[in-house]
This record gives sequence, structure tokens and C-alpha cells, in this order.
Amino acid sequence: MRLIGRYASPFVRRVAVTMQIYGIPYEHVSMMPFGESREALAEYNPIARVPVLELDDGEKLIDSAAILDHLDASVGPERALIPATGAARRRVLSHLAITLGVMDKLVAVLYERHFRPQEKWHKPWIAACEEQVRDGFVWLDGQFEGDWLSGGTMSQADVSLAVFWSFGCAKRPGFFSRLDCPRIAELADRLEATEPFRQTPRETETLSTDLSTTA
Ligand SMILES: N[C@@H](CCC(=O)N[C@@H](CS)C(=O)NCC(=O)O)C(=O)O
Repeated sequence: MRLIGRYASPFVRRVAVTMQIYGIPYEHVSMMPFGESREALAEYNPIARVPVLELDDGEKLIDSAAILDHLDASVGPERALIPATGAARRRVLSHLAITLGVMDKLVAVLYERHFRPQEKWHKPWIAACEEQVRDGFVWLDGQFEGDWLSGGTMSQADVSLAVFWSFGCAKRPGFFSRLDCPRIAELADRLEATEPFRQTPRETETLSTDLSTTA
């Protein structure tokens, strides 16, 4: 199995961490959707996005949620990080929906600031997205039940939230330091210290060095 995409992408990294947790071996192909590797990536995904998981028979799974769905089915309901049925499943999925929505908004701001010249940045759009990021994270911070976000054990909501929080802290340190989310920050610290996270360290991007230093 080959996991296509650099660990700089939080969508790639949440898949990679999950594969480490499940003990599923894979070859990592560290490709970016922008710049030189774009053309090669389009061989795996016609719209050149990451992640892609190429299975041993050549089938290509596209989109982190679809990949995680396949991985959950592979390990079975006892080990799957998203519960198979019922209220537990609904709770994890609703926490994941907010977590992914927050990430979409954060990425929208990063792209606006990276790909458009500064004089064309649309400040009201950036402010609206940042408000959604803030509101989403604060809401998630209030959802914890003990050590975990969605119940008595670690779920995919915890893995994804920790990965996305670490990504945000690295990309927008000033903005994230102003968010009052102590439970998420503690979760991310705790999970980043575990072996599956340590085995998949966030890679730096070659394209976006200017973003990594912005507030
Ligand atoms: N919904 C997708 C989002 C993936 C995504 O946004 N990937 C980014 C990298 S972080 C990408 O490939 N961006 C290039 C593009 O959108 O053209 C998933 O969960 O896999």
C-alpha cells in the first residue's frame, strides 16, 4: 500500500497516524499538490489533491474520509476509531464534521494569504473564516467528556482534532495562541507524544515558508 501526500497536509497526516495506530504497513510517497510534483500527483488523482491511498491491487482511494472508512473496515468494528453504529457513531461523526469544517475554513484563509497578492486579500472574508475557526474550536473544546472528545475512549475525532490543532499552531501561531481551548491543546500535546504521532512528524512545506511565520 502506498500513501501519497506529504505529512505537511493535515488530511494526509490524520490518515498516516491512523495507519500507525492500526499497525497497517505502507510506503509513504511524499508528494505535494503544488509545484513540481503536481503533474506526478495527477497520475493518482485527476484533480491533484492529497491524500491518495493506493491499494496493493492498484485501486486508488481518494479523500481522507473515504480512506479512513476503508481502513476502519479493514481492522473491523472492535478496533475502528469511528464506532460502527448508534449514538456513539453519530457523536463522533458530528464532532468530525465540525473539526473538518474548521479545517476547511483555516485552509481557505491560508490559501487566500498565500496565493493572492496581499493588496487583494479580502479582509472581511478572512475575518468571517477566522470567526468560524474560532467558534468551531471553542465549541469543540466544550464538548470533552473526560480525557476524550466524544466518549470514554479515543476516537477518530480525537486523532483528527489533535492533527489539525498542531497544524494550525504551526501555520498561524499568533492566531492559535489567542484561542482559548485548553482541552484541545492538552489533547494535542498528549497525542503528539505517542508513538503513532511521533512516527508521522509534520513535514514542512517547500512552497509556503512565508505562511509559517505569519501571525
Ligand atoms: N476533503 C479532502 C481535502 C484534502 C485537501 O484539502 N488536501 C489539500 C492539501 S492539505 C490539497 O490537496 N490541496 C490542493 C488543492 O485543493 O488543489 C480530504 O479530506 O482528503
